[in-house]
Amino acid sequence: RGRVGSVTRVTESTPLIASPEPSVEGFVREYLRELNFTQGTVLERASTNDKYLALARTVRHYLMASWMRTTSEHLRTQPKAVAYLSAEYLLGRQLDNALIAADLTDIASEALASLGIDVAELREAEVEPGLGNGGLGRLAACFIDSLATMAIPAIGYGIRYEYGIFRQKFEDGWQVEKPDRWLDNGSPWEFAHPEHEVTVSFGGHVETVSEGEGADAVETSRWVPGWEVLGVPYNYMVPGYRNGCVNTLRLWSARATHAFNLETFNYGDYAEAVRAQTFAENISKVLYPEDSTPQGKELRLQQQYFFVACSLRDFIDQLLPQGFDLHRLPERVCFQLNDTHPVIAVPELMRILVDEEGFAWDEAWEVTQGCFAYTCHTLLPEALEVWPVDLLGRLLPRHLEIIYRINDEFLEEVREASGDDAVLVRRMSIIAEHPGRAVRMAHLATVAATKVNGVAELHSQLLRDKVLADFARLWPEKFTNVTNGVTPRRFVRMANPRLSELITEAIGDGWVTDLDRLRELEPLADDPEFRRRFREVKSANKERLADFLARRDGIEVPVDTMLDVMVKRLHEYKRQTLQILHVITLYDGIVSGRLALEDVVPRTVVFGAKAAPGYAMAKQIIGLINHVAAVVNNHPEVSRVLRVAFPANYNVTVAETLIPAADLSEQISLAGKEASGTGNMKFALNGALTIGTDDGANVEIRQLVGDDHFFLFGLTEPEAAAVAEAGYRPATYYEENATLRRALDLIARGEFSGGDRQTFEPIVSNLLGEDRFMVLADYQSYLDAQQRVEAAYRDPDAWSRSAVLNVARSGFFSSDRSMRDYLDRIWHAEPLES
Ligand code: 6GP
Repeated sequence: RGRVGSVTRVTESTPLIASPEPSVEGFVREYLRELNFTQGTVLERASTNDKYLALARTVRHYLMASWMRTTSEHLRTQPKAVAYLSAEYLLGRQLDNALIAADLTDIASEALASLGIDVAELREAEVEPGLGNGGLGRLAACFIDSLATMAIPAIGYGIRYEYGIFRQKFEDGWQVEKPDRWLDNGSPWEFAHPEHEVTVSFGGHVETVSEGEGADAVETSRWVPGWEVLGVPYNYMVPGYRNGCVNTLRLWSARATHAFNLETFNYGDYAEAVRAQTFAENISKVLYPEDSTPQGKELRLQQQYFFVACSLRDFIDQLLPQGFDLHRLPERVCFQLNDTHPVIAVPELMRILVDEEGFAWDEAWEVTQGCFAYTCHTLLPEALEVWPVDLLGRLLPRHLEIIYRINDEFLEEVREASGDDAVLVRRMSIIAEHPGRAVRMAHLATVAATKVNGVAELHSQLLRDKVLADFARLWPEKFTNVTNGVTPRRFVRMANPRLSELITEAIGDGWVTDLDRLRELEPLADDPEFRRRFREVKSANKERLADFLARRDGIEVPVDTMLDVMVKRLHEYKRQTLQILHVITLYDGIVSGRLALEDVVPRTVVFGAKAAPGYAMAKQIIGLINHVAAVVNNHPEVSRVLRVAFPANYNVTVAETLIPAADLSEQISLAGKEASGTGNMKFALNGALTIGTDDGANVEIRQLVGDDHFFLFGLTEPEAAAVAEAGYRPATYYEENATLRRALDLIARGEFSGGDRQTFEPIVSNLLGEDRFMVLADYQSYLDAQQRVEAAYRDPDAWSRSAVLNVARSGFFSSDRSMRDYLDRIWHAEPLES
């Protein structure tokens, strides 16, 4: 039954080949062996890609023994493990991270230099695996890094998309999407294991079978699937930072079953039969590019079920000893559900236990409830996934039946607890009735999970008070918070080598794995010499950025201006519009003569953002930013103090160059809409000051760094809720604020669209008519905050003091701390002893 191969029992005497000892000569030898024997080429003829692939494989050698040892230790000691289920992992480039984890950066540079090769050039040959949309996917990547660095037994499960997040281009300033062919040049970081393929079933129908006779007869359900696909695992190393632990990320790729009904086809139509086989392989073809606004496509549900079915099967068959008593599963694993995307794992585990393992329903439910925990990453109602029952029933008929039964028993509990409150029952039901019958995945997750968490204090509170309030009243102890974090390895140590050196020189290198130690920098904020060196680091990082953007995009970025950065997905709630309105207001002030050039602090505004391809308003906003940029940058006066840069295809690689150079971090969502944000943490850790609303993790950043070192503006969440309640009328702000009116009129009159009034009409009428995210309400407050920013920036000593304090006080935002919180509050797993 589905068991493909079996695990070789590992004992302490299992033979393992040791990794090579790190030395320059040894590295040269390993490298040439890879280039000649694996890549099959000689140095003189090797392309950059050949050289990159050989380097990646060489670095692998140095981590390989640790990987094998970690894997065997898990199998041998059978500790409680964390299985992170996530449809997205936004990994970023692997080479540098692996070099740093293995402490090989210097050896590799020296070794390759002796062969006349520049490692920096090879780094740029790596195409980053963009297997995620934004915050949620990048968070998963940070978490697995921290788990490995803390030596926690953990495995990441996900999908190996053949095409990751689309590549963004601009044509006349408008976004165009191109496929991300990240696998084209070879993928040296993955290990395919077709021998461990898993069969996943879909469709068909459910049969009721009677077992036993007469009064003893019991009816049981049996799923008779209609079609199958295979899941082939690809393993990726997840190296801990210099601790000998290398965990695994296992991504699944769909493959057609070998016997895809070839017989049913007329052999004369052999070609058609083969074509039909490949249909199944579409499942892992492409990442859906909607961030926070799922489209409810059937293929997406197929992806979700595909990867969780593979992952559960894999965990049970490959990671547990044969014959393991599944009643004890909660002792061995916590399946962490990264938002609702993997929630179909709940009925899948029930199906395995009841239909395949012969558990009684209640027993199975107890085990299931002990194994899952759920993280919610949103507050937007439209981001809460629902699947029409028709679709779900067609694709997974047995799972739908199981969901119905879970719901029946759950609603019974609600009725009992509420004295038959019918309205409450309808609100809480896992099945929505309107507009059509659909499964509410967040409800299913909440009912099944041991713990439900939000991703920042405010977010968790709003989940309890609003989004999931009925559930929080029923089960208050189920709800908890774990504030997000980011890995200091990638986002400080690797992305900002200059700052890392400065910090290490001051306080030693312990901060890389114990970020609270950054506190020791606090006194240095008052040391003029330290601040001077800190400013030197910033400006060197600006030079690096300018060089990068010149080469990559042909964009010219001045290096001696305030670098004001807003990078994140394009979404109305994040309010890129607010920032472009500020740019327009500055432009208007200068061209109208109301603002003298010498009164403006020179600044370069950088945007980076992808819009979901079907999100028309988001694409409009991208068009507007690019059109404003063209006018501003070409204006002889304005461009002396104001530039706008919008490099296309913002991704992890761009972030790594941009964030260390930033002075000002824009975190300006409408309060109550951004669950947490994680870019905000990366900026603070790299010494940018934040201009932001009281939203998501901004709240905690401000509390930690202090009011004096954070530019707060805008409505609070309760205020915004009150405004909405009272009936928000954006036009009032337009009528009453002349500066705002001029800015909007400029757009409306076609100032940025060659006189054409139609081009950006949808944006203007949306802002004046609905303005769901209260851009106009917060405009003046934002402008005032920007004035405070200018005043502060005019005093470089005070500014860099604040910047140093931002670094010193942001240690809390390490994803290592997030992992500790998950371990204490949710997972209760322990590090593996080495
Ligand atoms: C994002 C949230 O929007 C962001 O605020 C948060 O920092 C990030 O998750 C990590 O927790 N949510 C998503 O990307 C998403 O798709 C359903 O939510």
